[in-house]
Amino acid sequence: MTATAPAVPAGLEREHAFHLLREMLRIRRFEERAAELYSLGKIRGFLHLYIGEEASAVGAMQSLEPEDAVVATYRDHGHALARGLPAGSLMAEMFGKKNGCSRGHGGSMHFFNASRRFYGGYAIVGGGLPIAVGLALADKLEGRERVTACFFGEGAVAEGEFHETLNLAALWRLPVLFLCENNLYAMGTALERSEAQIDLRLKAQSYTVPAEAVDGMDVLAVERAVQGAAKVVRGGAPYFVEIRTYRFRAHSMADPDLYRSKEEVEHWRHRDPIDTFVARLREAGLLGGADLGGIEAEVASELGAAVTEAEAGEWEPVEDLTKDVTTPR
Ligand SMILES: Cc1ncc(C[n+]2csc(CCOP(=O)(O)OP(=O)(O)O)c2C)c(N)n1
Ligand SMILES: [Mg+2]
Repeated sequence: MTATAPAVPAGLEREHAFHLLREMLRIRRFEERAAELYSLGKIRGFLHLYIGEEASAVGAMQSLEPEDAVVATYRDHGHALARGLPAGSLMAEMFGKKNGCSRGHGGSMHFFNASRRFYGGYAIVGGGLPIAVGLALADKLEGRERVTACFFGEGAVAEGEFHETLNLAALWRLPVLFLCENNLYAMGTALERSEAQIDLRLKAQSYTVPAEAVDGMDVLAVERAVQGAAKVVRGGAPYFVEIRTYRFRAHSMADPDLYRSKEEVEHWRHRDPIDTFVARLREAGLLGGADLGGIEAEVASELGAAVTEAEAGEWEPVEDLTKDVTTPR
């Protein structure tokens, strides 16, 4: 175990630990398969993998209730899976099939499911932020004690929308949980020019939004931080959490990934959120010999069914392409 993977807390229940591990593995295996299917030409368009960042979505999602809202980015597979969107509907979406969660109109970057209150998937950097403020404003006006969790990359901090959103959320005391996934890179942006180099908490605090940072490679740390943050938000005020993480793969499948060293990637791979969690659980005696294999088998079976569902799906008739796709499924 590495120095960055502390022992699990004494009160951690085995069932919950397995849930966290299973959720992270579902994302990892889903994306590995998606990369293969992209290479085979089954998935086309853009494909941004979340591999390495799984602890962020999984840890954060634990504090959200079904009636809360989630807004994500184009790197949205992990958020959608952790939010409970069926894997088959996501795979079918990436195939461009009618049984996809957005009826095949959106692809990888535009997952959507109103009944799960999962409001995208946005190709535009920072595009989800104003949507989140709108959702939270609606909740406030209707007197509903709900959270809108908005995930975005640190690259979005350079967008005007970020500043407008933070400003309004603070001014109107809107229940937005800002979850900034700082993976150190905004596409191929050189590190020294990236917003990642700035203490992002200061940005939020400058709008009087309370902020904290957490180790995004540690699922339990993310869970704990977001638990506290969500409590504040549910009480009717915005909160900002910077989740410090790293993507192991390139920005997208189209990116040759020439701007960072192998040593840097290797350094972060030692902090793999799944491997380190497995090691911690083993050390604590919570994960036995055959347990991991059992979870992997469950995940593989779910994934196999998801691919079959996507393969079996039909193409949307051309005349339906302009119809509303947001109807709850
Ligand atoms: C408004 C806008 N400007 C530029 C782009 C091109 N673009 C796509 S991804 C990206 C980097 C965003 O980085 P970050 O927000 O850190 O998210 P990450 O990809 O690291 O998850 C850029 C600049 C875009 N999609 N939208
Ligand atoms: Mg980034």
